[in-house]
This record gives sequence, C-alpha cells and structure tokens, in this order.
Amino acid sequence: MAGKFITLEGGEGVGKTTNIQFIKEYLQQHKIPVVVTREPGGTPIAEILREILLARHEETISGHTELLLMFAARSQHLSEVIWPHLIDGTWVLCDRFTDATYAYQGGGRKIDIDEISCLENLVQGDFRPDLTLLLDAPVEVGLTRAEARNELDRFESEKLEFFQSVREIYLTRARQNPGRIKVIQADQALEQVQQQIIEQLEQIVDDNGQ
Ligand code: Z5A
Repeated sequence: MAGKFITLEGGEGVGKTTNIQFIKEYLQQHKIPVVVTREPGGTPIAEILREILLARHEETISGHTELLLMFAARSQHLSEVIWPHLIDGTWVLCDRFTDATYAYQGGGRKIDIDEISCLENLVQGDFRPDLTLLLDAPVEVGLTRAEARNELDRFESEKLEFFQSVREIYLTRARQNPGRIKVIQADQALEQVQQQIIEQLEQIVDDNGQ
C-alpha cells in the first residue's frame, strides 16, 4: 500500500472525534493527502449497518449478529474506501477499526477471541493498521464526557462493567502489539493529549520521508 492506515481507538468519550480532525490537519501541514472515515460506517451501505447496530431495538441483537454486522460493514468499507485510497497513496485516518471489535464484542460481549480472529483473517487477510492511537482514560471520565451530549445509543446504554472490560481488552492488546498500538493518556487537558499524539505522528511521518 502506498498510503498509511492510522486508526484511533478507545472507550466512550475519550476524544477520538475531537482529535481525528487535529491529526488530519497535522498530516495536511506535512503535505500528506489524507481522508477521514469511521467504523462502523464509512460507505452508504456500511452507514446503514451502523444505524442498525447503534439504534435501540425491541428485539435483542445477538452477540454473533452484532459481530457479523461489524465485519460486514468493515468488508464494504475496506473494498470501497480504505484499500482504494491507500493504493492511490492517500493516507486513511479511521475512527475505530478491528481493535474495537476485540474490545467491544470480545471484552464487552464475551465473544471468543478466536472467532473474532477468524473473521478478521477472512475479511482483512493480513492487512492491519500501520499505527493505532489508543486514547485511554478511566471509564468514568469518558462516560461523563459522553453523557453530557445527547440520548444514549445501544452501546452507550451498557453497564459500567461492560466498559471496564472494553478498556481492559484495549490495554491488553496494546501490551501485545507495542510496535503498532501506542497508548495516549487521554484524561489530561486537550493540549497535553495532542502533544502526545504529535510525538507518535512525528515518527510515522519521518519514516515516510515527509
Ligand atoms: N463498535 C463496536 O462495538 N465494535 C466495532 O468493531 C466498532 C465499533 C468499530 C460506535 O460509536 C460504537 O460502535 C461504539 C463501539 C461500537 N460504541 N460506543 N459507545 P462511535 O465510535 O461513533 O462513538 P463513541 O465511541 O461513543 O464516540 P464518542 O462518544 O463520540 O467519543 P469520542 O469520539 O472518543 O469523544 P469526543 O466526541 O471527541 O469527545 C467527547 C466529549 O469530550 C466532547 O464534548 C469533547 O469536547 C470532550 N473532550 C475531548 N477531549 C477532551 C479533553 N482532553 N479534556 C476535556 N474534554 C474533552
């Protein structure tokens, strides 16, 4: 791939949406072509799947249905948006990707990690992000920030233990993949969070000779 694939991860309200714009501007200042996208979503069909996944329904969505819909949306997103841009040399900045599936469906919903890994290999082959910034903060900090906004969606309505498991899996994955996943302390003032982000971006921009 000629472009780089950077993902942002973390629990509720840790600041992914806020910081993705900052990263985009940083890369553009270095003359790097970049697109911003998100998961689940990023294409018209994947956005329809997102609506199903986030809405609160009378019928319960089973864990496997949720998992398969996440990967269905991802498959569409990869073939329509992510891979074509990377092949063209455009960098892709994505708000959540497969680490979120390990954290939410694996940690939160307790789906077997091997099942997730199997679908990851089916849908992505050996494609993985070049860099993942994991914005980490105590669950209560993120939830307080998120709750200040609007009505809670299907995930945001989960219990505290769910989000604690999500955070644990994210941190475990960061320990297992130290070269790719960089932990950003997100419970600090925005300026300090962005300073940590710049330190990680400098590396990948330098490696790219930009
Ligand atoms: N999901 C899944 O289960 N499996 C998967 O494979 C994937 C996703 C890909 C998508 O939600 C849901 O899908 C998600 C997981 C699931 N469920 N949840 N929950 P999403 O990613 O679109 O939404 P989100 O995670 O809920 O994002 P968010 O709540 O919008 O959080 P955020 O983007 O990280 O935070 P933010 O909007 O940038 O910031 C929140 C507020 O905090 C805002 O008012 C900011 O101004 C403020 N903020 C940000 N940073 C700071 C600092 N440093 N100090 C003070 N205030 C701050």
